[in-house]
Amino acid sequence: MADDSRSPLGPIAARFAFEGDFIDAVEIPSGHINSTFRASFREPSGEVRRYVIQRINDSVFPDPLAVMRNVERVTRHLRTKQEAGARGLVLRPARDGRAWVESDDGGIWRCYDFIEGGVTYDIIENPRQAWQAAHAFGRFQEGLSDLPAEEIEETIADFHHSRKRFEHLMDVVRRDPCGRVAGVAAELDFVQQREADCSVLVDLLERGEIPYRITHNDTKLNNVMIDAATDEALCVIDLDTVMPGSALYDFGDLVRSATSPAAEDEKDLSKVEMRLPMFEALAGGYLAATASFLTDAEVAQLAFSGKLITLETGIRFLSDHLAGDVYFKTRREGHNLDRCRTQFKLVAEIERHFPALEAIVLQSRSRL
Ligand code: GN1
Ligand code: MG
Repeated sequence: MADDSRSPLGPIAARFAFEGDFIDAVEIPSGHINSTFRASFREPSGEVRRYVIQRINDSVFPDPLAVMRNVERVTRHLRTKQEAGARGLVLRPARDGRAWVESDDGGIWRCYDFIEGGVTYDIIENPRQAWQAAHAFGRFQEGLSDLPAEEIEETIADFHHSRKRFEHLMDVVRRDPCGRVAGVAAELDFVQQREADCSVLVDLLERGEIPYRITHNDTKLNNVMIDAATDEALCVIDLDTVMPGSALYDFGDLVRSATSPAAEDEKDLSKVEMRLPMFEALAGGYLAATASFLTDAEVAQLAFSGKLITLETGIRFLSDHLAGDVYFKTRREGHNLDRCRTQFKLVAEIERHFPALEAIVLQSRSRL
């Protein structure tokens, strides 16, 4: 069996149901929430196989087992629809038959097959990748459209409730637990001027004018694996926030994460911009997969959703900065504030180009 001595991950990895000797594990640092490792094993045949092993962040997800129940249901459901030869997320059960392993300190861990040949991008390289990513998330929504909503649990309450995100920010501002409010006057002013935007989609949902669907809710570009050789989307990952939501949350987060050429934590804000060809590719790929079921009321909000989710994510980074960096992983002082500023710069860029974005949505739809 595995030689566990070389990494603290060895003993955990050994409890999942696959053969092989543990070689090593390297941390994959790209997510802001869970701890993720790529672990290599030498199989009895001599071949090396790799797996992704993750510890679910239980201060972000209060019920990690509910997360795992959702992940099991979603992967099982999508597998029944998978075309021959297509890649999907394969969850490796533990030796005791459960979908997870609990470590001595109470952590919940899970294991997926590593998708060989696939890469993720923090910054998109070309419109082909944008089209593919948006198409993959659209297909993902379509694949879940017949999964009964009551089979999916809400893993984080009010996750994209942007009005509550706004109110939460105002609450942290009032409490100012770290004395940081004085340093963010410009950012707070920016948010306050856009308070009304925060209610638009939640009001439409509450009035029944747009439908609840089972959505991914964390569709940032690096949550889709892309074939390094062909740029084709291979598989959607990070299913922890799959919950009832709006399709617009998913499109909006793609716009947020895949239209600017700058990193999410770029300090030089002049690098943050809305690239219309990327937006056009996103709209084309997404509508190609979803036009058969999206309603007119949803399509009418696609451009706005990009602005809203970018604003909302900026609000979340700003709230976390003011609260003392307790939610998102940070690697430097002011990291969440830097992230907030790129989001707000992109919001301003989206506003500047808004008529063009709306025209692109209409053209993309009429082309189908
Ligand atoms: C987090 O886990 P990760 O890095 O894919 C966050 C998203 C944010 C994103 C911002 C559960 O996503 O909501 O949009 O960071 N996930 C959670 O980069 O809060
Ligand atoms: Mg992720």
